[in-house]
Amino acid sequence: MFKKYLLGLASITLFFTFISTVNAAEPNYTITTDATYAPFTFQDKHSNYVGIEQETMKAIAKREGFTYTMKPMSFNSAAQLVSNGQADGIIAGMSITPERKEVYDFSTPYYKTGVAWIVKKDSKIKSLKELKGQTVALKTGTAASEYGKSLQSKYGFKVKYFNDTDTMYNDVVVGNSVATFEDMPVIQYAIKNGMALKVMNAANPGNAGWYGFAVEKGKNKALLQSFNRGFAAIKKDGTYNKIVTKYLGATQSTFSGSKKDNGSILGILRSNQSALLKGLWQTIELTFIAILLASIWGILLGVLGVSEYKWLRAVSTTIIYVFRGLPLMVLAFFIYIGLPGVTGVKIPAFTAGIITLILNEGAYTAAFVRGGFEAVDRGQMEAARSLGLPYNTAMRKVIMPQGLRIMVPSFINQFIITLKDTSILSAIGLLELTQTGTLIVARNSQGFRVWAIIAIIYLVIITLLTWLSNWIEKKLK
Ligand code: ASN
Repeated sequence: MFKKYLLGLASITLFFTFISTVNAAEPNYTITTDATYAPFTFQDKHSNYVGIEQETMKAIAKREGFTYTMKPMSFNSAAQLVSNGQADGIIAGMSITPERKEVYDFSTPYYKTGVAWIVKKDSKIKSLKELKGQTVALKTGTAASEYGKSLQSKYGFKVKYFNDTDTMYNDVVVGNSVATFEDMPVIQYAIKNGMALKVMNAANPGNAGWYGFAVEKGKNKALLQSFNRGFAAIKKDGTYNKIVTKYLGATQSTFSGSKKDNGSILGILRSNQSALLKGLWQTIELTFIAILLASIWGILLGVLGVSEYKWLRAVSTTIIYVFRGLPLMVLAFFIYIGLPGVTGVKIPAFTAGIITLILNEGAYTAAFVRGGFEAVDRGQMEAARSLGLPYNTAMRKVIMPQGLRIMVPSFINQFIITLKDTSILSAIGLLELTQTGTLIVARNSQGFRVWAIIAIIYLVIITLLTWLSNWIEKKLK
């Protein structure tokens, strides 16, 4: 029964993995972006990517006859994916700086920018000097954060890092940080849309410069040329100006429907229904595939861990030690961003996420599987052996059935942890529930309500998962 069940699940998993790999292998460009960066890139109410950059890209691709898949993630990850060849290009309000020119080739500049320093709307702070000893919020890996950091020793403030602009703004709005640094066009747009912050150096932005589309240095020349050619054309025929005017001339809520959201949780649910469902599905897919494969891997490792051969036990212990010791996010970054830089083989984010979960959750599973077998009374093995059963048969027929029963609660526990751990994979740009929440908050600034909704969805699926696990437990008995 158990074997048949496992086989069935294994084929479902292979099918899903196959589908995700096929999807990922489409012959078009992969472009990364930062979808918390209105008016340049953000999501509309149908969870499509919109904004000046998105429409510009679309217009250029149409003219130039190429297709692309847009991958939203934190700016920092988005930039790294391009610099190590995992993605082909980045369009993410990216400032053209001399340091970046060492790593990327930039397109024709398309939008003027500069760094603003920003405080809460009703703040009494008047000069940078008053930031002494206070905390300033910065966004990891951005030009604005570099600028902020360059002022740190002179003005003596502490810094704190965030992965997306909206969370960073909110830290200042709620008073955890007293100031932040962000690009002038981005903060001005946010203020226009009701963000309770003010810019202190509007007339005098720091490090004035331009945004550019970027590819890895020396690579993807054709894509860069297409971008430049297409951009020149849409600038000439007025399309680009129309796009800019369209976004600057309207409030963000015109595109994102956030006005409607303001009223209630139900309003937010209604206007973000499709995004939430997509995120939920991705979380469920990740969870089930990971649970299945990590359980198989974990049982295998656990069995090795009680093998009669010392070296097999050593292999199992080492693997458990390494992968239980690594934080999940570090492992995810290593597999998704680190490895491809060395091997040159691109790994789709979904596959990287699944591998991460298998290695991490599998190590925990192996540890309790090994413990479960070890917990079976020693006398059982001795009795079985003295009755003449070989080690393997004694293990299979006597120890394992009893051990597996001991492990059932640990399995259920691990399934729930796996489900929760999928949220960490938002860091590599997987659009699961947590990342979906971040993008929704970025467009409607309803942090409390959106995160309450996401939390409730997690609780509901955890409850369902627990029921399902209990049901399977009964069937297996
Ligand atoms: N403006 C940022 C930079 O150039 C990018 C971003 O935050 N999306 O570093």
